[in-house]
Amino acid sequence: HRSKSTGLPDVRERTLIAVKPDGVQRRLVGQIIQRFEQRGFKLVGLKMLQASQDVLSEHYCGLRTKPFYNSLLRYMTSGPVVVMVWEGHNVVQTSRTMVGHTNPAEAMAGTVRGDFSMHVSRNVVHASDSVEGAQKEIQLWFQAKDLVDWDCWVQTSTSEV
Ligand code: IDP
Repeated sequence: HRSKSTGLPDVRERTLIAVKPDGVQRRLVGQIIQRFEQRGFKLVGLKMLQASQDVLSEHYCGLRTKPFYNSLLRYMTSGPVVVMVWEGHNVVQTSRTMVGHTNPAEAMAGTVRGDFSMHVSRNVVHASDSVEGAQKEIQLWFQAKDLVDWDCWVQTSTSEV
């Protein structure tokens, strides 16, 4: 696919962003969505749900042997989450930068974690860490029919790329 306006390849990179239960409890959903919209990324999927043990154990399968694994699953099931799929140029890498370091003590001010959290066990948001990881996570959390492939008809920062 090429863009009709620029002739350049269309940007199809997607990532999974989740507002974790503490982010929902603290009414941070809107502010987090705003940061991604403001950056120019395109929202293609969004839902709120109570995460199941099954989905979470798959989502965090790489952390099964960690000492904090059980408390991580308790945290992630302590209330609803808001999961989203965002699309755009380099969205995986850029989102990781916007979200900030896993440990809020090391997260820069201006990042979501650097602005809103102080402890690694309550770090407000999830962002996929690679393009392949994002594809797996999107398939895990969303059915293909629930992702919306919409065309943008206004100028955004991504339409210049
Ligand atoms: P990431 O979320 O920045 O990709 P990962 O290392 O994949 O970081 O860890 C996944 C999640 O597990 C973190 O976001 C955090 O919620 C939790 N976590 C990671 N390390 C610790 C820890 O040392 N104590 C408690 N929870 C942790």
